[in-house]
Amino acid sequence: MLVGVVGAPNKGKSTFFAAATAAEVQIANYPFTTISPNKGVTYVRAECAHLSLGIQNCSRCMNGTRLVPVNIVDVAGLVPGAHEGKGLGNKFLDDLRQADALIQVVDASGKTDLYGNPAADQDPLEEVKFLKEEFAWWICQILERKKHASSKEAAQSLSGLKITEAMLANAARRCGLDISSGLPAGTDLFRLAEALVDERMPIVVAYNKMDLPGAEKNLQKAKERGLEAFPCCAAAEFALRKAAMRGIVQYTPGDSTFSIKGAADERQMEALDWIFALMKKNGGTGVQQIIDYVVYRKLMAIVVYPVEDEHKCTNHKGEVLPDALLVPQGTTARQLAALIHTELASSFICAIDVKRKVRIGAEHALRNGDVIKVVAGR
Ligand SMILES: Nc1nc2c(ncn2[C@@H]2O[C@H](COP(=O)(O)OP(=O)(O)OP(=O)(O)O)[C@@H](O)[C@H]2O)c(=O)[nH]1
Ligand SMILES: [Mg+2]
Repeated sequence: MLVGVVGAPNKGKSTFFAAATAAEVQIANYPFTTISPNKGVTYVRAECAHLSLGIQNCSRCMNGTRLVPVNIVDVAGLVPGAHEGKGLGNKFLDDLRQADALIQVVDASGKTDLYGNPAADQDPLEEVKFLKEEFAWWICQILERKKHASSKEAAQSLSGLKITEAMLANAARRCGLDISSGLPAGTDLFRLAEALVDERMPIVVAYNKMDLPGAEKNLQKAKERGLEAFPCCAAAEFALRKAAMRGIVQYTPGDSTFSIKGAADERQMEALDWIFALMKKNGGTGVQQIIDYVVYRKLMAIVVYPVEDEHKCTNHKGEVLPDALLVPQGTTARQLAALIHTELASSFICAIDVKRKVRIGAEHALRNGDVIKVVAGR
């Protein structure tokens, strides 16, 4: 599973990425700080399975909260006209080919324009509109070369973007277009491409820089327009995770607040004070909430725990609940076996649902929080 962090320049994409991964990346108050993509691993929160199993010695969770890994990539800023080569162009969108969902970071305060330069009152809704359009142009450029192709061939030309024939057919249906004898041209092709963006992947908007004046007003406006937008302060999350790593605060990503546990100097206390007030107002910094929302609600993922010993819930090293895996809803026991090891799938006999203490078959669909032992032949 891969989540892409996208948006216009200077909106806080790399700050969001750094907060989510604790990676050291370049962050600066000017456009196009990021040129090559930053790739990393972030986490979603899950209630650790040890709680419902009544096991005491789980070593992998934080007070019952399990952090389950997800890949994340932060790319260069995109500007209007990128498909015509403006800014850094849109070649770097190739880095998003494998993404399953996108988080678009916008400057909620409206103090940077679509090109990342200082602005008085930029409406983030314009950013949301142009980003989707640039993605649609990207798809259009590929489809234009396939004007007379069958829908199967057209879909094949988009397979590198993980776009299927079914997605193309759905998009055409939603636009009321008949593509059985070829693709449309002009505005109809663009409409089709826009619909394909919707089919292909969810885009959730992070209204970042909520600490700045004007942000609240813009967020309210977005909600009134029915946009799926979430308040966020990547800078606060970044500072908090750093403070947690240094032992100054007790904070699990996604908590609605934090507590002070170590010595902090005056400057640090001041920073923690404003973060505390901001979190109180918004119920957290928003970063983790957005990632969880994308993975669980938009990508409909579930968490499963493979184990080798169904009695102790351990692997062969004796580690309790060693792995927590994110898989799509509907994943079967055999598909889980294949994720662990291809040989496990081919020699699959049955699996054991450890929580319910029952055997399950290859085609049994797993549930969120399942602890599974795969039984395989030699
Ligand atoms: N006030 C405030 N500033 C923020 C926040 N998040 C990021 N910033 C600032 O916004 C500026 C741009 O941050 P980056 O993370 O480099 O932005 P980017 O979108 O990756 O920029 P490019 O790589 O140039 O496209 C920096 O000065 C950050 O410190 C936030 O939540 N609040
Ligand atoms: Mg950046």
